[in-house]
Amino acid sequence: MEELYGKMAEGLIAADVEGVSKLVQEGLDKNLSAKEILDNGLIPGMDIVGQRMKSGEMFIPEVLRSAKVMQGAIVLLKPHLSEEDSCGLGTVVIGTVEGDLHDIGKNLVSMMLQGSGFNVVDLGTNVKPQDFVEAAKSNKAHILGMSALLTTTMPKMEETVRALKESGIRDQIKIMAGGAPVTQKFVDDIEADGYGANAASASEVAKELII
Ligand code: B1M
Repeated sequence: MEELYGKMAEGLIAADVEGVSKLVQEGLDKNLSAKEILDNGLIPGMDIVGQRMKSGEMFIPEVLRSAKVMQGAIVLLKPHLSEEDSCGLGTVVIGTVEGDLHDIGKNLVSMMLQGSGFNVVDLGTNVKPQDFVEAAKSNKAHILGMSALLTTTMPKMEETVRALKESGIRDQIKIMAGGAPVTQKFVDDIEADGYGANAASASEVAKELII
């Protein structure tokens, strides 16, 4: 099986949509579980993509193509992921804050979280603090994730933390924030719980937050 998993990872890095779909189907036909395929083939591939992005060996358009292949593979695997596998780690409500329309990084983070076993409720972009609160409540979220790419929209993160406090659910949820202008210091200052510098570290931080 190692060879099949290796090919899946290579196909993901090369953004080979058809190749990866075929390999995932081959794995399912060989009775591999969706979780095994994710854990041993696709996620290690996505980890390499994340590392190459960090070191400047891969650029955003290539990363997005790989992310799209990952998303396609997840669609194929979704019917085979048991309730326990896909939601095992908990629910994350995620969105880009009010006034901000950047969603490429947030979508990558969503996919990585999904790939890691979280149930992800993606609210999209331009999400008002109150809408984050309502979605966190109605989905009984374990983690609330906010993304911001503009220095002008970062204050919306603090407003959202305040809205969560005012709603009385702050103590029941972990708050994560990220995006190019966001720093660990900013996250500490607004009294959020976790900072993700990139999609790969975001899923690591999310796992740490719920342990
Ligand atoms: Co805009 N934009 N943009 N933009 N844009 C930036 C952010 C900017 C830095 C460009 C620049 O001037 N150098 C600048 C912001 C300056 C600032 O505030 N300091 C800027 C500006 C000014 C603007 C407009 C105001 C331009 C204008 O209209 N005059 C406007 C604002 C619109 C709005 O939002 N209201 C605008 C518009 C746009 C487009 C629509 C054209 C497009 C967005 C398309 C889309 O997202 N669908 C766009 C783009 C593409 C960019 C740049 C070029 C690329 C952003 C991106 O996708 N990066 C950006 C310059 C740059 O960053 N180099 C820029 C790739 C992505 C994978 O990285 O989003 O950082 P990133 O996500 C990473 C991490 O940050 C982290 O993980 C991700 C994956 O590794 N992460 C999280 C993100 N969210 C996280 C959440 C987490 C954890 C980690 O936990 C929950």
